[in-house]
Amino acid sequence: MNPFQRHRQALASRLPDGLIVLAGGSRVLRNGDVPFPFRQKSDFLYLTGVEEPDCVVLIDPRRKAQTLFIPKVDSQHRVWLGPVPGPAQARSRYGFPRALHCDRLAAEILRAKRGCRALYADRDTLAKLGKLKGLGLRGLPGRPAALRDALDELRAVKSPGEIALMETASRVSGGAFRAAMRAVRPGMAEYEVQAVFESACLKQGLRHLAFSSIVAAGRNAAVLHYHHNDATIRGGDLVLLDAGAERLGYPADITRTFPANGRFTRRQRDIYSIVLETQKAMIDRARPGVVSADLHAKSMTMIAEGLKSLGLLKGGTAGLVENGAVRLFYPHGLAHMLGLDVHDSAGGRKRKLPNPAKVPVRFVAKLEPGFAITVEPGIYFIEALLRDPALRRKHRGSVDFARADGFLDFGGVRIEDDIVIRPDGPPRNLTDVPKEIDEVEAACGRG
Ligand SMILES: [Mn+2]
Repeated sequence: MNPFQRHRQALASRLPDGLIVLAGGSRVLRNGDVPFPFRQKSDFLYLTGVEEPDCVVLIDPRRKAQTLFIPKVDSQHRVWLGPVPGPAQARSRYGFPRALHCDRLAAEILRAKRGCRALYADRDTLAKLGKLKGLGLRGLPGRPAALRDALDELRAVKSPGEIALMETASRVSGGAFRAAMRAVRPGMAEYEVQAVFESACLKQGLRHLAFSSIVAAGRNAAVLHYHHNDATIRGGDLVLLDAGAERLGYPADITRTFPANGRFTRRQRDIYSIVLETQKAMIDRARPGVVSADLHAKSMTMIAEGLKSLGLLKGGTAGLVENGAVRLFYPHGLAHMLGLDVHDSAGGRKRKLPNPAKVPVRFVAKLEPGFAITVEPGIYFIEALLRDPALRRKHRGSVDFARADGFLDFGGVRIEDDIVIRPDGPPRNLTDVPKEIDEVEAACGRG
């Protein structure tokens, strides 16, 4: 049984009284008649593993039936885009007991809906069904929220099959990181490092990235979601690479920060060591029952201690976390759920839990075995925060702003690994890319 068959069974047992219908994604035009590269909807991938557009899945829990509907394409489609698998091919390729063309969808739903309590479909699917000729859905209420909750609940805990797909994404992305680190030289453009990373992923057969690659040299690393990737890398720069490929929608999301010329300066080492020690300590603490927001609070404490040791922060550590001074240097969350949406959902678990650390982060959940999360602390010198007059007034007792001004050309450091929570002991780390200082220096090209 492939993982997607298991996912369909699990969803069917959560929603036993209705009919589950989900339409996959369609191509979206980018400009004129040119489409964006097609990326399947995450929920549809979760239930089918099918990367073709315009498909529909129908799950009938009471009859234990699962049907994949595939588009019937005309000869023009075959001329321009090639054939799509027919029903027999689709059945064996995707592991479905039944596959039909999409023109049979209305009749199949009419047949299966007798005695059903609800139609579990998302809004997009309900809108599509509303346009189908001859399909009366009166008496069968649509329940998009119930479907959303069930899918979030299931998708939060990763199955062994899903973890295997993320392992592939991590292995390939890890090799691509090593290639990028080997290639980096002062004088290169950021996009040349991007080209090395992305071509290494492509060469290994992963043709889709999980998100747009960030290659940020020097000060650009202080822009959290930097996207220009067009500056020239200079000799003393640190280069921050945050990137990852995906396999059937399952991502890697890795960050490394490395010296362009292969050697950290003293100052870079100091900042890097604080981030690295924090990251390793937080990975070790990521165990079942731990609340993610508490981990984040703990990571802020460690970063605050480190910045105090460098004279950038002053005063009691608890106060620096509480009054937000540490967030001038570390303004994002420690972790997020990792899955088909990269920043994946923790589902209804989030609503059930107060945020005991009172940290303004989106990801608040008690860690469970099978959760895949990132661990990604950072330290940045962000001009927009450090030169903000109101923030300078507010934090003048906590931050040595004169000293911080001397770091405005530094940029930032982030280190990010992908881990899976285990029932006991420390988590499994899917990321295999050098991160110790001597390993990073050995992995980098020498300018
Ligand atoms: Mn991330």
